[in-house]
Amino acid sequence: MATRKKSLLKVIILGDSSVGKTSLMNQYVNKRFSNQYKATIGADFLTKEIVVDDRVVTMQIWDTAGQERFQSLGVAFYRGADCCVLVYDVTVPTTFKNLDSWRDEFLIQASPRNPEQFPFVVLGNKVDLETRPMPNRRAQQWCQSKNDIPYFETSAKEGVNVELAFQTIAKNALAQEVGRDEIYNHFPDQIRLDGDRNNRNRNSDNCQC
Ligand code: G3D
Ligand code: MG
Repeated sequence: MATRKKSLLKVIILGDSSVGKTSLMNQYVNKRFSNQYKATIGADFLTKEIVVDDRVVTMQIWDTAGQERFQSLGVAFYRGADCCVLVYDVTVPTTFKNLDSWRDEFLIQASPRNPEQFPFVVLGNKVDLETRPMPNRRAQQWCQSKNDIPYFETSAKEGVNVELAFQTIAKNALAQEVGRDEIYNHFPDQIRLDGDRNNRNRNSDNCQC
């Protein structure tokens, strides 16, 4: 009987400061929205085990520690990503304008093998703050023009579309991951227990904390 490779999907969340990246992750993983949760867990990640197309996969979601203010996230953050989530705040137009540069930054830093096909997902967050919620046509058009990026309008606060968005993220990440290297290569260096000195050194160099 053939053994099935276990899948680990690395998902990274990018976007301007305060658009709700940490809150979205917290809502998805912990089902909680808390103003106290500032946490910002560094160049670090939360994991969630999920089922996608009858396969059990572990999604590793990387959040930033606020370094996005300086656009200096370090190469370890981007390395080996299977999906990149771009978040903006529907009430702050500049955060939408900046998606272009976040996407460019990702493509430069992660340099995926096939940039045109790389899975992005765009989230327009904080829809609960809109008094007359209307789908953002400009965001929809921008996503269409970038090879049909899936687009969701979400509220981390009220849990709107968060589950659905992350299901799509997982599905598209899995499609990207199929045929890639062994799981070993997906783990970040800091949890490799092989005592590789170079890796350890590299880690401390990369640490942005
Ligand atoms: P970031 O990780 O992108 O920097 P945060 O953003 O998750 O830290 O959120 C920034 C602020 O926006 C927080 O408020 C948070 O509570 C709020 N926020 C995040 N998502 C939503 C949402 O969907 N709706 C609303 N109304 N607010 C949201 P504070 O006041 O703590 O700075
Ligand atoms: Mg944050």
